[in-house]
Amino acid sequence: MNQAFIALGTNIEPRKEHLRQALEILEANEAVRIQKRSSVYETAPVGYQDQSDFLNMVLEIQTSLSAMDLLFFCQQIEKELGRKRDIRFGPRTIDLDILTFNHENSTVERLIIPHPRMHERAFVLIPLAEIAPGFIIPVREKSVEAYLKELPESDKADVRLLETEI
Ligand code: PH2
Ligand code: MG
Ligand code: MG
Repeated sequence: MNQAFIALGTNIEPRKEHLRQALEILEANEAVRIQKRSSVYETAPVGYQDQSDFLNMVLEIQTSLSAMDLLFFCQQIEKELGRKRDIRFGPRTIDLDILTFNHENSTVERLIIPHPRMHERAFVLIPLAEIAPGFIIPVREKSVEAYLKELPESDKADVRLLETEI
């Protein structure tokens, strides 16, 4: 069994419905078990700013899939929920990003593990700290909590708890 953290994001309505549907498809796959899920946060867009606020959450899963097969599965969910890829960092019905896979450090084609920007994004670190504060981010060898402490207060203020259950 492999352990992975996955970040979910959506900023096209119906946002909650997109999260729910993604969770449903993940749960229907026998090769994936959701171990923990964070609350849902409403977050200001990072990067490309001229777009609506996101809902973000993070999951811990156990899976028998390889990292590459997990990526394909995530992309399949994105497709099923009608994601169109046009603007980089732009609006999306659903985005599933693999944050970590076991304690691996690897780059295979377009999949970089751990996710190269996870440690600097409040919309990832805040939900991740809720379910795995002591988790040591591979390669960086520092905990989620430690990275969260280093983030500017203004970044953290852009991430607001919306719902504890989805
Ligand atoms: N995803 C991005 C770019 N910017 N901003 C927020 N708040 N949440 C996201 O999930 C997000 C983003 C690229 O995937
Ligand atoms: Mg992303
Ligand atoms: Mg993505």
